[in-house]
Amino acid sequence: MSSVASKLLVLSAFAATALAHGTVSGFTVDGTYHGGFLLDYYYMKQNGQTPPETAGWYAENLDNGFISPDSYGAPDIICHKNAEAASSSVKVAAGGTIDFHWTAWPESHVGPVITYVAPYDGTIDKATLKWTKIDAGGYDNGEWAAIKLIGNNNTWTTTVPSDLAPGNYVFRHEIIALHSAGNENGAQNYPQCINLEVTGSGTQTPDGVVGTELYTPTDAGILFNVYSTITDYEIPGPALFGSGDTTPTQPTPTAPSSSSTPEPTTVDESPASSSAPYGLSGNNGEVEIEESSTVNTDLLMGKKFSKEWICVTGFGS
Ligand SMILES: [Cu+2]
Repeated sequence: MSSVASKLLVLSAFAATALAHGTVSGFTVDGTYHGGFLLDYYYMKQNGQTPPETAGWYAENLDNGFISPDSYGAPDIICHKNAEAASSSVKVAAGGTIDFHWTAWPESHVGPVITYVAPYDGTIDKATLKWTKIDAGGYDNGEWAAIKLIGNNNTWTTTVPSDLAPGNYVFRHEIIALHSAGNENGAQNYPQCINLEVTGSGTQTPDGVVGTELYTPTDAGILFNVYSTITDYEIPGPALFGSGDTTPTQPTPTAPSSSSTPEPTTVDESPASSSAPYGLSGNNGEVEIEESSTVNTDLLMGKKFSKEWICVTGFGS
């Protein structure tokens, strides 16, 4: 057997058993589930059918793939490959929660989970959307946010800041896989966008940054070796909403009088993790074929098309 043939056999064995990457196939707003954009909808469109309208953005990451750091300055980093804005949206109250449901996520793909918002008015031009980070999980209590997400049934919950001004927003939810990020251009960004209309009486409309300026390939949290001893991990991207760095802060009383009423805290934080630390393994200095995922579209309108995406990971020590 030729070495090419034997490699192909190995690859198909991996394809049969490997964990695929995911997309956000749906989301739950304050307890109500809403379907999102599905990759099948791409093929429906190709075949002249009309896919269901959802608040999830259209994108062509048909291989469940990612955006690389060398593309951070190009439009695909905004809402994934060839993304187009959804035409509908779902309402969420400021202070409410959104659960982003991922179809799958491999345990090897450790990294942060981040949610941004960008306000819009009328027609959406993704290039001009200005993003503000409202929620972020990095490496806490010995556990990566992506592992916490897996442990929560492939779901990440983001709380909408209670003081966010009402209006139309695009929510940009993203996992950044860092398993190869010790090498430059090794990080993998998986952004997903959903339109949500925020309701309430908040007054804060933060001025964020455009998607093509969110990250650079050498950011501390992008070029990062997860196989070293981690003492600190700096989540990439602009400052968190409400942290005082991007939004005007209200003057806070430093010495409240004895007669004043205590103010409720408005800081939005994810609940602390109580899970056991996640152990990393596989640091053997070799290049491994870690996994692959197959998009098989036999079922889709009889159009035979199969695309295999191989995730090759080089481990450094
Ligand atoms: Cu992968």
